[in-house]
Amino acid sequence: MALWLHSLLEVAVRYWRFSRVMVMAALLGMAFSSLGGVAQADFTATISDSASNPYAWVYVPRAIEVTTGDTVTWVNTGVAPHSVTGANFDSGNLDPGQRFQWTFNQAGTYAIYCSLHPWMVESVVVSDNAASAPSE
Ligand SMILES: [Cu+2]
Repeated sequence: MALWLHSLLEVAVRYWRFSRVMVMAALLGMAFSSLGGVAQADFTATISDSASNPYAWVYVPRAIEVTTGDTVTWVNTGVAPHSVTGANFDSGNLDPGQRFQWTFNQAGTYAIYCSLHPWMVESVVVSDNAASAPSE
C-alpha cells in the first residue's frame, strides 16, 4: 500500500473515532437536558426546641422552596419528640435525632405542622420542575 494512502486512512480512522466520541457526548447532553438538565436538589430542615418557651419552638427554616421531585429531610435536633405532619403525610413522633423524608412530586403549597405542638408550622412551596426545563 502506498505510504500516502496509508496515512490518509489513518487520519480518516482517527477522525471517525473522534467524531464517534463527539456524537456520544452530544447524545448524553441531550439525554440530560431532556431530564431537566438540573440535578435534583435535596433540602434539609431542622426541628428546634431550644427556646425555653415551647411556643417559640420552630422548624428551621419556616418556609422551604423546592421543585417537583425534590426530597426534603427533617431532622429533630431538639430534646422533645416532634412530628412533621402535612395534609397527605405524617412522620409520626420523631424522637430527638430522628429524621423524616418526603419527596414532593406535586406542585403546590404544603402546610406542615407538629401534631404534638400544633403552633409549630412551616410551609413548603413546590414549583413545577418541568416549567424551568428547556423546551424540546
Ligand atoms: Cu413539636
